[in-house]
Amino acid sequence: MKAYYYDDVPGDQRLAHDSGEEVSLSTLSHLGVFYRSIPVDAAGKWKGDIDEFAKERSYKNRDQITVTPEGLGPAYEDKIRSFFDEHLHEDEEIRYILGGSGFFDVRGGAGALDKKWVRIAVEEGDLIVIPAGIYHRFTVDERNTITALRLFQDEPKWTPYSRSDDTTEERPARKEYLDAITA
Ligand code: KMT
Ligand code: NI
Repeated sequence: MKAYYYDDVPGDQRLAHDSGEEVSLSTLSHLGVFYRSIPVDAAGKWKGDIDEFAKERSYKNRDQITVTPEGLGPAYEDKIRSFFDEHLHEDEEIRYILGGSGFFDVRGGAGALDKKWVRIAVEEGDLIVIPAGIYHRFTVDERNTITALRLFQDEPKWTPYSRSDDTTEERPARKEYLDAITA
């Protein structure tokens, strides 16, 4: 995992867009983003670690997703674009990367942290929790492949609320998020 400010230069979303300005773990934590590394080992110790983590945080369900042109067929480019639309959820977005790599971009904290995108480059062994109510988007990188475990508290609540819809700011999760990070 490496986090940095997005450069906002026009171009393919899959490019690194690295401004060169790094973002620390403490800034991520200030935004409410949780990060932990659990190496994907051949012996499968990671499975027990993930089970334990899920138990600690009461994540009851999970599934696995692979994002590749082969897996998604002709819909691939559209799907990739839709993941990249700025949105929030009413629940946490929990991802453990089993293979491949990609970028989670987050913003929506107070002040400057709502103006600048923080790009979080994730790869195998990265566990990331994006809090409910933060604005974010996802893209694969130039390798065009990522496999991730998706964990959920209860039933998967997938609904993305797009920031282009001007009622998003009024959602309960948004208000709770802002209260939590400014408390
Ligand atoms: C999401 O919610 O954007 C995704 O699940 C993307 C693939 S998970 C790395
Ligand atoms: Ni999302």
